[in-house]
Amino acid sequence: MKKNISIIGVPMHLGQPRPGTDLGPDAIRHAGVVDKLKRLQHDVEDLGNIKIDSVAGEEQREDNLLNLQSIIDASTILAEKADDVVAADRFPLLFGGDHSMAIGSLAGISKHYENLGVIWYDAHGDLNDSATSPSGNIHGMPLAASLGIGHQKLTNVHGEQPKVKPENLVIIGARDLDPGEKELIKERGIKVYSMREVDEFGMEQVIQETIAYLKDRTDGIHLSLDLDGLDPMETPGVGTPVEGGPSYRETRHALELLHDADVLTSAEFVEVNPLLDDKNKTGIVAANLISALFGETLK
Ligand code: NNH
Ligand code: MN
Ligand code: MN
Ligand code: MN
Repeated sequence: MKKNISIIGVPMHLGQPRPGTDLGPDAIRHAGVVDKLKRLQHDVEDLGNIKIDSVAGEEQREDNLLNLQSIIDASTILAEKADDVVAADRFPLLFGGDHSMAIGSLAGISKHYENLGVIWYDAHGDLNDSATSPSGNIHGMPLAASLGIGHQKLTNVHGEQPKVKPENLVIIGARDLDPGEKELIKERGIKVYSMREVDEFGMEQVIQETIAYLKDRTDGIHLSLDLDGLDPMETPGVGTPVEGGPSYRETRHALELLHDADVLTSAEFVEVNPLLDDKNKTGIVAANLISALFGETLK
């Protein structure tokens, strides 16, 4: 199926303390992703990078939240942009940028769906709020914020309603959940395929079950793929690597299956940090995964 794809670069770095994720979107572009998508016959427009500003002098924490106001400002701009892309009947494809950007992308995209499904491919749950966060880094909170949990400024971006319902969410690849996140998962009945389950069932079954689970209950599905979801042996350019993750091949297969099922309506690839990378390995993996998601087969 040919898609009309609009790329939005999100050079977000404010959600965590390590410099370099602001260079992530261009690292993915330099891996040739736009040409690859065009060769697959899609209609592709690259809207460039949104501008991320720091509120003057903001380095301080507000309620254990690093760069809160700057992130709200950037998220609001991103939400508008993503909203406009969906309104124009195009497929939003976002390049990050740290994962706090998902607050804005989900806020904008979810405007158009009654029941937006979300596949969160990540070593982490990103389900913290200021009370449960061990770091105060907002990139560990976007999923909670999208469920309506956390600081009001974070939950109210682009509308006060929760952006995602807990039953419309599937987390895949988790292997570093914080205690408060585990409690929330239990309390809300969130579906999680941790690495334990990925190892036990295999990626093929995990993805087929995820598709079957989300297909009936949702009217659109967003993929949020954190590159630290993969094993850091192949994707070293991430700020919080966790060993014991799925390989590039397993992840690629997951995205091929998602392509074949043709269920996704938006996607983002986040946490690429070229300053921590080795010869843009992580940017190249991101570009290859994106190609797989849009129909490239290796043969
Ligand atoms: N759970 C930790 C925190 O909240 C780490 C989050 N880091 C991520 N999430 N990269 O994907 O600070
Ligand atoms: Mn709008
Ligand atoms: Mn994440
Ligand atoms: Mn992560």
